[in-house]
Amino acid sequence: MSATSRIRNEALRSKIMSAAEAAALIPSGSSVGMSGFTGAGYPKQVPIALAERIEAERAAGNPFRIRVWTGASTGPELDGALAKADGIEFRLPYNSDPIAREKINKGQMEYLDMHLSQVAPVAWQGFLGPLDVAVVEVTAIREDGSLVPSSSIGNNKTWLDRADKIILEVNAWQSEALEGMHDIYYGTALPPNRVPIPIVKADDRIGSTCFRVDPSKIVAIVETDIADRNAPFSPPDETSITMAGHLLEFFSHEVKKGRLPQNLLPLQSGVGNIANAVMFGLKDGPFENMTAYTEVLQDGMLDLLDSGKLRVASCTAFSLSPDAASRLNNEMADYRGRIILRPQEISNHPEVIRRLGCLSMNGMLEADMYGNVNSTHVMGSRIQNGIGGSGDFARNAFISIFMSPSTAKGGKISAIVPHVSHVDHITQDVQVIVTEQGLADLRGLSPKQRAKVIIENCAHPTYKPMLADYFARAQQGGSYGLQTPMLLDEALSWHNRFVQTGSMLAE
Ligand code: 0RQ
Repeated sequence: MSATSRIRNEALRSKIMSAAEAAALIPSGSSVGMSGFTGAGYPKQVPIALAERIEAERAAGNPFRIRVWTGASTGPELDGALAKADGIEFRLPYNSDPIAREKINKGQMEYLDMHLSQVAPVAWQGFLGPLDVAVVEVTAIREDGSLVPSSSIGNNKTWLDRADKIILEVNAWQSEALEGMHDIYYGTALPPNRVPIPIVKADDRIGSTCFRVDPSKIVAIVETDIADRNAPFSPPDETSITMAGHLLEFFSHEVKKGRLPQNLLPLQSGVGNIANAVMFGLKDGPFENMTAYTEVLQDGMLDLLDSGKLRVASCTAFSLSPDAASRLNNEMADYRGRIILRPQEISNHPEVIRRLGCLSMNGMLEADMYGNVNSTHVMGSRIQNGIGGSGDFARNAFISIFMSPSTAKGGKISAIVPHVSHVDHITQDVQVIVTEQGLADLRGLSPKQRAKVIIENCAHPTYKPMLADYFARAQQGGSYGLQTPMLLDEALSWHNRFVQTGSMLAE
């Protein structure tokens, strides 16, 4: 079915135009709120046309850059194309696009990495300045002018409300059966008028299924049928299967001890191959009737829904491989009662996460022996992606778990270090660390007790003696105190990778 038939409001059909015409409505220097969250539901045609315009303007001697606000990472047609055209002056929040990453790390693009739950409230508070244009992908426009969201919600409600002008992309690739799956909550407010978010179970619906929008702000509607673009996942390897095994054993132990119910608590699963593999592991585990209150729904979680072991998943976006995305698209009506897509300020809301008691599982780059976690910066300076929703969940979870293989770069770097080179999650927000070597349960432990368990259970055998040696020396040489022994004044610090590996690794 064509996109035109999805524009069911007659009056708005007069706004249909080409992507190039729509892109011409975006002024240089403007702040543009784009839809999109992990390769789902981002506009495809307008950003490509805008990137072409930016290049043409530059060739004509007119510098042209914009400020881009999104939900989280998007796809190559948005971040990739605009970054390649050198058209992004400033971007927020989470990014995983490789071209944008390079620009950021070369100092050519300003990047504000925020907790995902905080983006919408901060935009409302006005700290980010005015929002000039919203470019939002939708599945359909209804007769009454309300908008059927697509495969992610992210910050779209806020962008549509805050922007002066709205450009819509109506995408015929998105399943029409998405209508009814979303839950858009319009009850948020700024202090002192905030009220409780009335979600007490992962599957509570508290809002409406469509976005309300002021039709006079809609300046352009562009039709498209381009598919969402998410990278395929690698099949679970031995390392991730082993890590999933450690977690399953831990959950079983907690159930046996009476600290978790038989069906566990709502699951939050982060981005990446390992989080995906853990979901696959749960499919073969003993837990039934589970729920998920999470940010992204990956392949493993879709499989868990198919298996019947997961009853319902609440999230803000799909983050599926192309195969899983077409499977979901074909059977969307079937999934509608079991998946809820919410704005990211609700999917990641600290109040709700704390109330539900989520079991939060996120990837990390490295953890230190005291349990601080670095999710974002290689060697303290080079951004990988961003904090995403990991902080929203880690601080408020019932149990906050961080996972990584014990080494990176083919074994040349230890993921367990004496002191992380950048701190995203402080030790108080990290209760469990998992590597393929084992699991460290840090609950109730002091810093020195944590160090022993983390080194013993999680470090790779190659690095375990070095870490144990460091810990021993730190305790002997602790002229500044023995609460959290550290050798920061040592000439040869751990972060000199020459010392760690015996070879120069400059990556
Ligand atoms: O680099 O691709 O150049 O080889 O980091 O690492 O092993 O592919 O891991 O895909 O699971 O991602 C923390 C980045 C892990 C992710 C992170 C290098 C490694 C590789 C990626 P290459 P892997 P994953 C809610 C949850 C923050 C956001 C979050 C993430 C690359 O989980 O972005 O949690 N988390 N959101 O080689 C140097 C180390 C390294 C290292 C890995 N110690 N030193 N390089 N790498 N460890 C969802 C959302 O918020 C959307």
